[in-house]
Amino acid sequence: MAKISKTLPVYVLNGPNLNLLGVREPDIYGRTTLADIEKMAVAQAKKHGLAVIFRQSNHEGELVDWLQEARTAASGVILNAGAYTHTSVAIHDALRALDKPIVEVHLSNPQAREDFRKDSFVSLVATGTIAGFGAHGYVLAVDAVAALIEGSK
Ligand code: CA2
Repeated sequence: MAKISKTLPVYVLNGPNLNLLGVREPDIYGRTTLADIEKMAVAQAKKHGLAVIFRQSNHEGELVDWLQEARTAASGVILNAGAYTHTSVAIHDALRALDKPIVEVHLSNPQAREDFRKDSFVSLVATGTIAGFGAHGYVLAVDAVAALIEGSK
């Protein structure tokens, strides 16, 4: 991996339906909203001297556009691709083109759920995956991406 500038922000990208966090299905996904998670990620990143760009989209192509943007504009990517995790070759290909640390994050543990959640097109190209720790997983993901950026120097 090439040297990575810490002056570039970490992109934290979120896929479909994650805008509903804290509003629906609290038994599976908890009561923390995506806005709460953004605050947690920004605060944790600040401890590492990193800035965060935090976004959510319900559209596969928009996520692909942001991953392409991250090739030059980000120091690393944290991605919860939501259901696209299990379906999107386009997101997989965009991640393959990204020579930066990639941390896959999931609120739930997809391995402990339905069979169709057990395959991940993201895991195949991610540096690592954090799953099953709820909103705190994003804090762990920030620590992981910071360590990877630091280690690339
Ligand atoms: O556990 C995760 O973070 C997931 O990425 C969440 C996705 C799911 O398809 C993945 O298998 C695992 C679903 C996100 C939907 O979020 C909602 C939040 C509240 C209410 C309804 C959906």
